[in-house]
Amino acid sequence: MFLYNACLIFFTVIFMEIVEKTAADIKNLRIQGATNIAVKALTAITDQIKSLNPKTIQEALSQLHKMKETLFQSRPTEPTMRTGVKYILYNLQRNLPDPVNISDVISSLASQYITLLKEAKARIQVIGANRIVDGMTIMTHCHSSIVSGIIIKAFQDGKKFDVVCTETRPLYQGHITARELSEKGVKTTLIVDSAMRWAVQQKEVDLILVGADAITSEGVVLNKIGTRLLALAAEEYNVPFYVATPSFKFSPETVIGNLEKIELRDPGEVWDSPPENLRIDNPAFETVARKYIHGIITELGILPPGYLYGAIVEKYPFIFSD
Ligand code: RUB
Repeated sequence: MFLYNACLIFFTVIFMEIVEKTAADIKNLRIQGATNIAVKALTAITDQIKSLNPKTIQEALSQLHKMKETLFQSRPTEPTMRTGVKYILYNLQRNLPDPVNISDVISSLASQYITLLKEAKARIQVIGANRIVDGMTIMTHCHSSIVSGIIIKAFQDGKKFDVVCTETRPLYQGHITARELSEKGVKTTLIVDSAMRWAVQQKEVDLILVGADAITSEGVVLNKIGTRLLALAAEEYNVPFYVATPSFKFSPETVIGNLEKIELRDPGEVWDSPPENLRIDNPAFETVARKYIHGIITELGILPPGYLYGAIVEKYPFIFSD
């Protein structure tokens, strides 16, 4: 038995290359954006479990826990991915499958969660696009697939509006948004991050839409660094500020007082050859207090920030599992 367990651990570590590669791609931002990260992580779990082909539930659980550890270490502020892994573990342990089907059952649970995310995204696009009317100027920050989806839906519905987006230093994810929207034909203007307040005033912005990486039990939103500055500018000029996100970004750890971690990234992303003795801080995300948020556009509807916890507690119990 000891030998069997030792071999199991050895082979699990050796043959985790698919998940290891995906975790490295997430860490290096080759895969970015909360929803995309969750989808790619669960796809990696599906492919990995098929290649490992566990023969018992214990074996599958031990492999899943190893994958969970690797993926969770890639980026700390990613509850959508964490919730996806929990979805698999929660359902697997409640409906123990016949051992011959274990990898199929795990793959199908991963696809179910990806489908939940896709359905949520489609619903949010409809709700968010309803909020957009002709003649508006909409502003966004960073790259959120959910926000881009809303804007493209409104555009395809025939609405006429302008969009302003930021570069989003240090890694310019705003370029992804700018390219995505302008290639679809949406009238888009790119600004440097420090022109945020200027743009809210000078471009007469009517609506701000940002994505989210995490939402706490108190309705505080975490999103790309710079989001709070945009919220402050919105407050100064009375511009409605909305967060568009599937409710799966809720962070259950915050219910019991734990703080959602803010990832500090490599200073080399900011300056690759800085002078000696210079300290560079490179936070990836920041919090937006609920008092700045007019509403969170979710698949459950547009909710005031503090209502999200109550809305999901009954609908998605797996979010609160260990
Ligand atoms: C991306 C970011 C996005 C959210 C939402 O940061 O802050 O706004 O992840 O994305 P990074 P989505 O580029 O560092 O991952 O709406 O696609 O889930």
